[in-house]
Amino acid sequence: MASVKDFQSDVRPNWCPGCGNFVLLTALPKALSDLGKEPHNVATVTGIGCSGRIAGYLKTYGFHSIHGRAVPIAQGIKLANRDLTVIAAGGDGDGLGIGLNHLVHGIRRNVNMTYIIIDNQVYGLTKGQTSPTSPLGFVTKTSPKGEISKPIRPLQLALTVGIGFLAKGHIGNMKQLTRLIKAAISYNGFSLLIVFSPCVTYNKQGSSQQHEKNLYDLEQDAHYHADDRHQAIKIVNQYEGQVSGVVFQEEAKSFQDLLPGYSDTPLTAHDLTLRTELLDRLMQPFLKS
Ligand SMILES: Cc1ncc(C[n+]2csc(CCOP(=O)(O)OP(=O)(O)O)c2C)c(N)n1
Ligand code: SF4
Repeated sequence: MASVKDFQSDVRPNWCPGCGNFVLLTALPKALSDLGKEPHNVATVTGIGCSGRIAGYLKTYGFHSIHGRAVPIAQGIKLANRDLTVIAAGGDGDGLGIGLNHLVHGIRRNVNMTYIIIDNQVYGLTKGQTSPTSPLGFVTKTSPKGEISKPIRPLQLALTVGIGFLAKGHIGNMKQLTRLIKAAISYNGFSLLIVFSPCVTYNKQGSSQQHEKNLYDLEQDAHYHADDRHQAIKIVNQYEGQVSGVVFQEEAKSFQDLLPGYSDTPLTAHDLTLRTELLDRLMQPFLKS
């Protein structure tokens, strides 16, 4: 069975000391190892950002793609090779700014994959501009007098768009984070995990300890039923998104379950060589005068 180390590459991360991304770099391999996955059966796709670099630090198939586009690329990989466990990851700027439309359509399409958004409330890689989740009043180089636009609320957004699996983790609780990653990967459909991970260099205002103190742990609430979307929306609103645990989970058919012909021969089993005759045949209808 593959160990945690088997999932970590030899490349040394260039993240700042104390960055929460290091926690994910341990929790994700631990979750994969616990689930009995093998590195050659996992593909990690990331966008651009400090968090996006994780694809290079994991020893799985990896694609450090382009800003905001991890989800559609991951969907394509999963549909082409159903044997892979496919994980997309990236920052709040990546997934809730430039890539927001892909998140919404990813939820709607419900391909069996996991998307991890590492929310540090700031653009880390480009040196500390406000991001879509920066709180009101947040002071950065691009908002010297404090942010005046309202932050995106990813949990509320995902719940109202119709997400099938939604969880919220925090880098301060690695055990829970590992459990949540395992639950997200095991879900049959599009699973979204938001991980709060304040940037120790550019986000001094949303400190980890302060966030952890205010967190409402859904796992400790015996009356919380994660299969009740209305209750999920209510509690997320009540605690302004500062919750941890599985927020919502429902059993539903995934895109693959509903795709006609998908259960037949997998795409990877076909001869996909593009031959001249095939290209000519495909082009024929467009060449008729
Ligand atoms: C199309 C495009 N626009 C802008 C950039 C510049 N850029 C790179 S990373 C980034 C934001 C990173 O923030 P986030 O996604 O929150 O990740 P973090 O670095 O905080 O982990 C931006 C704007 C880019 N690479 N490509
Ligand atoms: S700038 Fe922030 S997010 Fe990027 S590596 Fe440093 S601490 Fe992490």
